[in-house]
Amino acid sequence: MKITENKDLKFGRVVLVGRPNTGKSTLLNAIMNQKVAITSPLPQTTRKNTRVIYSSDKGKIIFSDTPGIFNKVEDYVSKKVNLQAPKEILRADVVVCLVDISRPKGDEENKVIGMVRKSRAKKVLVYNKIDLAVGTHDYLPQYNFLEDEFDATVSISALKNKHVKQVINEIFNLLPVKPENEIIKDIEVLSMTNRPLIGISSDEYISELVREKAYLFLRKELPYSVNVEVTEIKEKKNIIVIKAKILTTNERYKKMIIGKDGRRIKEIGFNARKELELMSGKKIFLDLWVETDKHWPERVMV
Ligand SMILES: Nc1nc2c(ncn2[C@@H]2O[C@H](COP(=O)(O)OP(=O)(O)OP(=O)(O)O)[C@@H](O)[C@H]2O)c(=O)[nH]1
Ligand SMILES: [Mg+2]
Repeated sequence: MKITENKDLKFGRVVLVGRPNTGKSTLLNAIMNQKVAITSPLPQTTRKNTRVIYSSDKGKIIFSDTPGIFNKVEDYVSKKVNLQAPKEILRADVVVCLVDISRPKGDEENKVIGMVRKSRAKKVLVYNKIDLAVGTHDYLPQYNFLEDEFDATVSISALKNKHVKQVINEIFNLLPVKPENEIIKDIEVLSMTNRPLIGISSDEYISELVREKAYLFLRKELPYSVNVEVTEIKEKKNIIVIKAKILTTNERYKKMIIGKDGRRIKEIGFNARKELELMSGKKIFLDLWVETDKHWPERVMV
């Protein structure tokens, strides 16, 4: 990709942070106008930092979606997940901090704010889910005091795509004018490597999509124990054959994922297949099975 020499263009790194479930991935999808990150009502939907490039006539931004920050973490996966966001905050030019105004402020917000406070980046506070909570049904008074610490505040609905453009405008206003060579290099590398990440040929994207559908049908305690691995993608003339396994740490969970007469795994597979077919415009054969593997967290979450 050729980066133009136009000196009015702005370049930078922007990180989305917040506690789990505030809508960071939903906002990234709205910004990008396509699904680049999976979303779900369960915490820890995002497990690793996901970087994508946003381009407009104003410039280019490397957006980084981070996993939600937990206050107390005990299990191995959550501990690893909690280390992801701070790494990205360190490198960011602008930190976008999301809060969910439909829920009261919790200790997790304090932890997030503590991290954001340490950063020298410019800061945007985003009140999300205004479609759920306006006027008497919101917890805005619990968050308002934060505004003094931020360079800009925007109220949005990421899900309904309300005022998302305003977030982008505020980010561009706050980004430094001068492009840094290092960022341009990162953008070039990312633009070469991340295209498959959001395409049908990507193991990673398919695994994430199946994990999203699994979360749709699972209970709260399960996400921490589940991972998806694609073992085969074969593109034939009229059909793409995909084999993937859902790994879980416990026999009991395995039974829950399979469900009575295999109903749950079928539902997961059906929903994942439908979305993959929509994306690819091709017929998909998706072969899913469930395996117990106590050690996937140590392999995957390094
Ligand atoms: N009503 C409403 N729901 C939203 C909005 N934004 C996100 N959601 C929902 O909130 C839930 C969590 O959204 P995610 O985007 O997965 O949240 P996240 O912050 O990325 O969560 P983690 O990856 O677990 O940290 C999903 O069910 C979304 O559909 C919004 O503006 N309004
Ligand atoms: Mg997320």
